[in-house]
Amino acid sequence: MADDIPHMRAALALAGRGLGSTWPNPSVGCVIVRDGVVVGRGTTAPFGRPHAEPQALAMAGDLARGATAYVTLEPCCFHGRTPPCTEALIAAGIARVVVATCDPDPRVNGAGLRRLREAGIAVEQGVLRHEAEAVAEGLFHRVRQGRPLVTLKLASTLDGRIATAGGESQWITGAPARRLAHALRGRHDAVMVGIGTASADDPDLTCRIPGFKPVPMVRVVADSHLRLRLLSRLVVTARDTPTWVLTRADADARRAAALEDLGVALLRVPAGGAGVDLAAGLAALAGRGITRLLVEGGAQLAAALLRDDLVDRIAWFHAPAVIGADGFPAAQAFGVAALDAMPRFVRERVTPVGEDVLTELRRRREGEG
Ligand code: AOF
Ligand code: ZN
Repeated sequence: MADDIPHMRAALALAGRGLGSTWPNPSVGCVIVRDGVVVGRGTTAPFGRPHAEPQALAMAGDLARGATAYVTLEPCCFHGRTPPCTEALIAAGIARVVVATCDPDPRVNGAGLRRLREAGIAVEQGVLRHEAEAVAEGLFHRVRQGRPLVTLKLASTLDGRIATAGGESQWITGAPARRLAHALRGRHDAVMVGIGTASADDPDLTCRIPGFKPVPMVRVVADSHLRLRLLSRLVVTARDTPTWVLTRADADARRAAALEDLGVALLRVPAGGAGVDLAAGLAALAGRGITRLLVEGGAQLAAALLRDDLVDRIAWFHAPAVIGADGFPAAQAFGVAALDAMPRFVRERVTPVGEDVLTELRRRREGEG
């Protein structure tokens, strides 16, 4: 119908607001329209429940009868942590449901749409599917690939340097870029760094923009030998803001116990390369429900993820400056011997940010030019 696209766009905007705050669930948006008037709106709540639909239905009240519901993801049809949304839509007397994309969760996966049709509701699917898949990308990764969507964020000079030889790195990019990078954290479930960065910068890795991320940021450190200092910010704040450490199964038991006593969660995975097996590490994060992971370096971790072909998206801030080969590279060597072995990405967006430029890229799909 003529208004399907604008209403679905509104539902997608609602869904976009919840990114980073609904894991292990996707962020879903729902708009209920009766006679051309929006009578209900909902977004998946922080921590993933309630779902979007019951909130929109509650707002619509009796006006839901005979109305159309626009939902960015196929409504769920099983009793999980919340009752099925299909039943709520049916009980409210919704006449038509427009869905952007299917829920790949094996407990749904088309069964939600079938249930609605069986109940006599007109169902349409695929409206703004592409946009909805982008919003639900973290869920698709977690369910289909058993790992989160991985975005690598880097900030460097034009020649890809992130620090001087002496280690000076604050600040290469300007304040607007740093603010935007902070907002990027807010749209992710977890932020990960390598132990080199955790030791050098003693970062907080939080998102302190008020109201932007209502659920705590999960901070992840790849630290195969448990070198993370017990007095680091990540450890001393672990009881309020989760800190998870990806480490090897044979990590020192005393260090492990000391970190665990301070509230740090250890995820033990096999060794891999110079550190941990990152594919197994990402699978462990997905197993705990993480759908969207932002990796903020350093150079060793960036190289290892690129080498293992585990980077789905890149957000790269470039400052209009050059350090030269004295400087520290954004990615360490990872064995690219020929150009056709080099990971290539596709540019999605280029945005000037103050004096800097943000380039957003995604992994090149199989067979893509
Ligand atoms: C919806 N609307 O807003 C969201 C959905 O364990 P539960 O009860 O939270 O249900 C998890 C399922 O709900 C899983 O299939 C997930 O993809 C989906 N998320 N579904 O109808 C929503 N967030
Ligand atoms: Zn639901």
